[in-house]
Amino acid sequence: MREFLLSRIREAGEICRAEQVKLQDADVEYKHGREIVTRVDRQVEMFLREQINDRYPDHGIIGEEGGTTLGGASHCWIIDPIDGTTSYRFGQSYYSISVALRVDNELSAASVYAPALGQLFYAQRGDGAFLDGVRISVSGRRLNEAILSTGFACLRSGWQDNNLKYFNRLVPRILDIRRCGSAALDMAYVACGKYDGFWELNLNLYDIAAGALLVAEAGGRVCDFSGGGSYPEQGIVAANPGLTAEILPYLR
Ligand code: 2AM
Ligand code: CA
Repeated sequence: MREFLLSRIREAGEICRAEQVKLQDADVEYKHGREIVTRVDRQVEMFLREQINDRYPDHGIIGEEGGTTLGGASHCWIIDPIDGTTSYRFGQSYYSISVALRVDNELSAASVYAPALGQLFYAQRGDGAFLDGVRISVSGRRLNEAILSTGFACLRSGWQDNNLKYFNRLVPRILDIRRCGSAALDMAYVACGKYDGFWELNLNLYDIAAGALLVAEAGGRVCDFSGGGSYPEQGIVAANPGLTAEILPYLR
C-alpha cells in the first residue's frame, strides 16, 4: 500500500509540474463564485481514481472534483488532486497533492506531495511521519516564538463571521505568520516543524485528512476550535500539544 501510494502520488506530481507552465485562461473555470478549478485538477484526480480503481476495485473514493464513489466501502481514499489551486494557477510553487486512506473510519496512511518543492511527506498510523524518508516531528515552540500559518477559504465563501477576527487576535502574539494557500502542505509543514502551528475554518475533509494524520503521527495535536474532534466542520487547529492548548483560547 505504501509503495502504491508513494509511486502514484509522485506520478500525479509529474503531471502537475508538466502542465503548470502550459496553463492558460481557457483551462480555468470558476466554481461556486470565487473558487477556481483547472483542467489539471480534474486530470490529476482522474489519474488517481483510475489507478485506485485498477488496483483496489472494492475501495471507495472521496475526491474534491469527482465526488464520492462506493460510499459504503471499508477502505476509502480521500483525494485533493491539487490543494492550493490558486497558487498553482498563478505559477507559484506552494501547492500539493493530498491523499489519505481511511480504513473503518480511521485514517490509516497518508501522503502530501509538493512536486514543485520536491517534498514528499508520508505517514502511517502507529509508524510515524516522514519527509523524503526521514522521520519528522512537530516543533516544541510556544506561542510567543511560533510561526503559524492559516488561510481564508471562508472569505472566498463570503462568510461574514470569518477568519480575520482570529487572525487579528493571534498575529500580535506570535513571531510571524504565513499564508501560502495549501492547507494540506501547511499541516505537513507543522508535522516537520517548518511551521509551529496551523488553524483555519471552512475547510473540507479532502483538504485536511492527510495533513491530520501527518501531524498526529509527528506527535502533534489536531482538534476543532473547541478542542474536540469535529474538524474540519468546527474549524481546525494543528500544532504541538502545548501550542494547540495556547492557541485555542484565541479561537473562541
Ligand atoms: P483548494 O486549493 O483545494 O481549493 C487555503 O486557504 C485552503 O483553503 C486550501 O486548502 C484551499 O483548497 C481551500 N479553499 C480555498 N477556497 C475555499 C473555499 N471557498 N471553500 C473551501 N475551501 C477553500
Ligand atoms: Ca483542490
